[in-house]
Amino acid sequence: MTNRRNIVVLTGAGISAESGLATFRGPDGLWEGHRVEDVCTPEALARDPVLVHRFYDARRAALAHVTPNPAHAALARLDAAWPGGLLIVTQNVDDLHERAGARRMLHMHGELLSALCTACGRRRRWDGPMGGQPPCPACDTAALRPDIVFFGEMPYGMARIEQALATADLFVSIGTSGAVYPAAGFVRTARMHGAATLEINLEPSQGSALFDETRVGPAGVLVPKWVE
Ligand code: BV8
Repeated sequence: MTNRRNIVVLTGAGISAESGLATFRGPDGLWEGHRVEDVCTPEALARDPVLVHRFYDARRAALAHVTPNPAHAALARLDAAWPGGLLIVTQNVDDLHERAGARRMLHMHGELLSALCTACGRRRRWDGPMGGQPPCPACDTAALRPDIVFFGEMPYGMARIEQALATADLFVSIGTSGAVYPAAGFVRTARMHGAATLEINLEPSQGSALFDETRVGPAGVLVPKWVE
């Protein structure tokens, strides 16, 4: 463990892989033959809402059958014990960080278990399907969409993330391919502000050259070792 005061941790699909949730760009990275870029856009939702809702309904339903793995548990222990600043920024839309006990965290790409009403703008916890166009409990219109940041949409929490990166002494990236922006650019911002940078990933990522150190292996093994 390090004596650095302020830590920012970025996580991606790889931290949930050992819990049984598929990643996006690995060998199993296609869903029903679709790339995530094809089903995760406002245009796709407008063009083929049945397909997009099927994609998210299936992933929302899968959450009931998976549990946090040792990597999620280790980050929750860090969160509970770390006296300095900590922000866990996840690109993931599953709830495994929360279920492991993490508190100082945010979902920059939204959450499967949240519904956004495009008519009244309200968000609410939603753990069932949306494919049948259920009415919004607030405004009774059939205008619910997954509360997910699609490609071309502004990620959540960017001001909070940028503030955390500006004061970070250590930036740790876990289980992400570095394929999607702005998340893939966070390591550059952290370095610019003088943070040390560490990558933990099953294989070198697109951004590995930007990290002071890359540890290659499964998050479930390497993250508990790093936290202890
Ligand atoms: C925006 C939704 C602007 C939820 C997602 C050209 C160049 C550069 C950028 C762009 C460009 N064209 C367009 C852009 C911008 C675009 C983008 O980056 N596109 C990419 C494809 C080039 N970005 C956007 O559109 C973003 N918005 O820019 O807005 C804006 C500005 C002002 C006003 C309005 C708008 C929005 C991006 C968010 C899109 N939503 N998902 C969902 O469905 O899940 S992105 C999607 O990819 C997921 O969220 C996922 O989290 C994310 C990143 O993927 P990873 O998490 O890294 O997963 P991946 O499978 O890729 O990698 C897993 C890694 O884990 C691998 O490296 C693997 O080796 C490793 N691994 C596997 N097992 C393990 C492991 N590691 C450890 N242990 C293991 N066991």
